[in-house]
Amino acid sequence: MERFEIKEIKAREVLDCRGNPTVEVEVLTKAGVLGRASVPSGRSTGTHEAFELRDGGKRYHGKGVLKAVKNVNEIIAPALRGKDVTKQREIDELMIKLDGTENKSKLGANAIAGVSLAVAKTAANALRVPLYRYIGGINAHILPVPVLDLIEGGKLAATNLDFQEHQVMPVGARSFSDAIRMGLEVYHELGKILVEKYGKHSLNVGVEGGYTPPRMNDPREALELELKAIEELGYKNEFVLSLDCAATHLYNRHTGKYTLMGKEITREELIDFYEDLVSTYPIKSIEDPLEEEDFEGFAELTKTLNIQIVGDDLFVTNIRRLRKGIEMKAANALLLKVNQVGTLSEALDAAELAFRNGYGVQVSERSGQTEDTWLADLSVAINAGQIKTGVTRSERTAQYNQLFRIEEELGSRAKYAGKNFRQPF
Ligand code: 2PG
Ligand code: MG
Repeated sequence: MERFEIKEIKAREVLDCRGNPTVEVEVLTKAGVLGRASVPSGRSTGTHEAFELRDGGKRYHGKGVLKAVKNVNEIIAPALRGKDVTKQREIDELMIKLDGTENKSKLGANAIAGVSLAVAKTAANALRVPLYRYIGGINAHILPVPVLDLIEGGKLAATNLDFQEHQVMPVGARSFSDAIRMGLEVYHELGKILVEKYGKHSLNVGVEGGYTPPRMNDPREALELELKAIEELGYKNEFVLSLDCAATHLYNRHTGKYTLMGKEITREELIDFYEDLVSTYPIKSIEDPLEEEDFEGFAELTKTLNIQIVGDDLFVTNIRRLRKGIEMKAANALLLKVNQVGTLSEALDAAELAFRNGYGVQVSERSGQTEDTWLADLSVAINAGQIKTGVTRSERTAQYNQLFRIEEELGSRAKYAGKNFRQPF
């Protein structure tokens, strides 16, 4: 049918929120239906992620993506011409074959992910259904708990905090829009508290829109002040706290030690530190508490802490690594990033594998996000129950704004995941 047949695929270089180039792809059908998608990019990346193809050289300090663009226009586009946009899996498999490498290093995972997502958006447009419903069908109805990164550290901000994200989760809200309202009220309340304590520079934001208080170097301080803001607004029972420690980036492979608050500590000392944190604060989720190869350590923490443990650099949305994690009982939730693996089909497979094994799924942005809102749709499509996409800045609020629209469209069918964010059913 002409409506679904691919006539043309075109890629171009656009900018992500950090001002670095990234790939945008347009797919056009013979009947004139267009779908467009752009690909986000990470900074605190896992070693086992699919390969992001960058040009190197002087242009954009080596970060150009003209090679990836060329691979779309000259290799992928001719191979997909005439294919049916609704055959997502067939198209994704064809691109995987065309690339032929284990980690998509020939064509670039950024080239492939751009096409994969644009194909899905074109199919949704051709069928005249919203993307979340195209991917998720009639059962897509769970609105995710937003995991709001209020204070930033690590590789995402110029602060002295080692952990990357000090987050709050409005699990007690009645609806998604209520959760965002409460979350942003806490954000602005926290801003006032930080100014009093650390001065006006603390209102500078990191890459995800969270605050970056100068001189703060103890994660407990960040958690205390978040709690203070929550309590001042009378929301004590409505919020829990969470962290992305991104511990791979605190780990020294040569010494086998982690650096925390200027001190070298052992893995056991770090585990003890987490046990203290979880018994002191209402922390209900920790992402990447240990470095990306320590499956045993993840298993130990999952058992002892009895909260959500999320694998990001650990799993890199890769079904093989997730399977290993499931076998070892390492972590109990998957961080889902489409560009970490490179195709929508593979990301959906990873989510499915996670759910079927009692793991939660947190749909996630990248630090180099774009204004494209497929991420918001994906979180509802798979009834993930949780989404992590920063707090302010337009590429983040664009996702929340899209979720408002979806919530409105679902009306009384919409269900907010709330306290059941890890297992919304
Ligand atoms: C993470 C993400 C951002 P990046 O570690 O979870 O939240 O960082 O996209 O840089 O990998
Ligand atoms: Mg992470």
